[in-house]
Amino acid sequence: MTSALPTTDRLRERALESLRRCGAALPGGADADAAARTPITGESLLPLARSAAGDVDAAVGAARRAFESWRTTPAPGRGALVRRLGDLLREHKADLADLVTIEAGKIRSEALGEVQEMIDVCEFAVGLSRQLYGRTMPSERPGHRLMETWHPLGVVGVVSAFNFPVAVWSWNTAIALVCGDTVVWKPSELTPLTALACDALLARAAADAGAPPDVHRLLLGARDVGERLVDDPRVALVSATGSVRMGREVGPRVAARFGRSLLELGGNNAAVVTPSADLDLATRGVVFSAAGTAGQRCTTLRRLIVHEDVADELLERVVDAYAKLPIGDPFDGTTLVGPLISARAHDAMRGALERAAADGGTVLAGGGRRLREAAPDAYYAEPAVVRMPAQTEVVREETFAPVLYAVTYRTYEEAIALNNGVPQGLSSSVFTRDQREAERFLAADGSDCGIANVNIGTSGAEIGGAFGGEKETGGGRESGSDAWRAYMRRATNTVNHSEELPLAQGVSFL
Ligand code: UN1
Repeated sequence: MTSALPTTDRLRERALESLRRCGAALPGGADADAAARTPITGESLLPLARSAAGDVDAAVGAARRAFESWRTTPAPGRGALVRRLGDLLREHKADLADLVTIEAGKIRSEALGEVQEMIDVCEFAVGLSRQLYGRTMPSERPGHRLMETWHPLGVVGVVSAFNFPVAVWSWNTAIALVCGDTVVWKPSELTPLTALACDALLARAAADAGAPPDVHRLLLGARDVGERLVDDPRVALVSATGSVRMGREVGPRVAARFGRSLLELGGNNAAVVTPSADLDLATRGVVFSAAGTAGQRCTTLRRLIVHEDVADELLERVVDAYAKLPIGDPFDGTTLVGPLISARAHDAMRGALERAAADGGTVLAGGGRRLREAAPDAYYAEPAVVRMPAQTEVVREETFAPVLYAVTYRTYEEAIALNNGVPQGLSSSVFTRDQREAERFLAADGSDCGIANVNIGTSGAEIGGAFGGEKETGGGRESGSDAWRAYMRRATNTVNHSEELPLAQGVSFL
């Protein structure tokens, strides 16, 4: 099934309407040196002017000056700004979702879901603004108090990816703002319009809430802009989402100047399906996680580790479901799979499928391209399922496209070893009705990922938990739980309210 596509002119009009309603102005005109484009048709939407490397200094300087007053604004007062942002996001949910669909190619329901994720994290951050708790510990000395205080950290540089162009920004920004930090954002070059809309809404929220306008600055730049941001010693924390390759550059550069980094890099997520699994539920969980978002989430299911006794039955069901996936216009309410972001993503998918075949893999479903005639510059890929004889090198790599590799296992130990046998460690799940298997998956010697689920797929996490992963995924945690601590600095305070000066550890001096 495929649906007809809207024209680029219609998409441009729709984008401009959304931007206007959000109050966003376009940096274009004579300075235009880049373009916003849409993967729906693969064509250019609007000319835009990029920020230059020199603009980074001004943006970071302004954010640093705003920090001076923002850090002493009481945290619940900072929460008022984020509450207002949440209100504006509710009001403009459809506008932002339109822009996400136009620029990232997400289907309607997922684009709305992404904006909902922003609203949710704003709500979480507002609550958090009254809960930035420090601990008090018993002092070993009489007449002394020992405690810790969490203070704002400084300017946070947010570098985000195309696939969650607004939610990942909001996880960082809503939390950073209540923590008393200010933010400089460099979004993906592929999604400048959604970024302009978010920046405009936050500027309006700041004006309404009486916050300094420079609590947030946007830079629409290329790689040189990102590098300048990462290297600026006034940027206390760099929170970067993207490829492992990007993280390998950002991590050491920030570390070299003793800055902090929070990295959300690649995932190569697996689901284990055991013989006791509810196969209906497993099929739905697998198909959403593997084919949803056209395989372009960092939490996308890429490896299916299925017990040999249920492999044929499960794969038959998955292949059946794949055959019925409506692929096409993401604005069409019946579509479940939209376009890939670019020709490069499609090349990567083709390359991975060729390597998998060379390794002895059999393509059970998908792999073809749709709508080539209707839109030669757009890439609508049929999500693929490939049965592999083993977890070969191509399976151990993350290909950011809808390719699901299936391998079989015999013993549960083997399944856990396969789950953990890749360089990445973001998300994982097990489908089982056996409590021992479920608990073992979550135990210290179970899944080694930052996210480990039971009877749901690997993608679609709620904002309330800490989001992130281990190994090459980078170790960072964002969004819920106590991820806020990465955005603050901890001071340990010892207060002496006695007239003596006892030294710790029984030391005597003077
Ligand atoms: C990402 O792909 O970068 O858990 C983030 C999920 C979403 C976030 C994904 N809530 O799939």
